[in-house]
Amino acid sequence: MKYWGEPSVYFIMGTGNVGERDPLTVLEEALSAGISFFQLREKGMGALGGSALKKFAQDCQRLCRIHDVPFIINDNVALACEIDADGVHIGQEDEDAAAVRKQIGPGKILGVSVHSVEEASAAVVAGADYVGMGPVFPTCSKSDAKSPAGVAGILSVKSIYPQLPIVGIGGITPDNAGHVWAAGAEGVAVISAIAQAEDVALQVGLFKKSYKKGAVR
Ligand code: TZP
Ligand code: MG
Repeated sequence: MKYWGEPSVYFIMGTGNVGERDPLTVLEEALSAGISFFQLREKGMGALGGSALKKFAQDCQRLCRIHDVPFIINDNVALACEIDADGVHIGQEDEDAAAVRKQIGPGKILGVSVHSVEEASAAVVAGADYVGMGPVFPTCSKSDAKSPAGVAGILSVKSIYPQLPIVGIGGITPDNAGHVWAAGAEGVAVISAIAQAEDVALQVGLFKKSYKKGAVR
């Protein structure tokens, strides 16, 4: 499994993000079209819990394994450890990143959401493998999202930590992804533009193409 070999389309999804569609079908289509990461982010009204969440997570994990794509779980460190997920993604309000690194061990992927150089520094010290920065653009997919910050944060963190992989997140579409690539991000993290796409495979393809169009590195 290689993580950052090429510009990454990092798909994030929970059962609440796909409308009437079957989430596993959406995931299968996105994997077949070439996403580089998948994060299970199960939130909001009607979110699965307990054994139903565990089963859904394992179904997602099985699909990711077939496609050799890292399977990351948002927030739920205990579930990630229980089912041996490839990694965990946490925010600033979640468990302390160094404590999470300790729980998951050195071989797993740890992603941390950050909004400043200071938070990025702390994430690096805690052992983060990558940081997520956003929202870059306005988003409806996170109820407590901060105000859109554009790519300024990505630029400043990149200038200090050029080797640290950054994924931009928030309102990213194939049309605006070029700004995120041009700021130096290794990946675009996307919920709605893929989860709600009429043609998931086509949309993933457009995201991949957006790199070649938008990257001015
Ligand atoms: N964190 C910052 S913005 C966001 C998260 C989880 C939501 C991104 O979703 P979308 O639909 O790609 O804007
Ligand atoms: Mg969180």
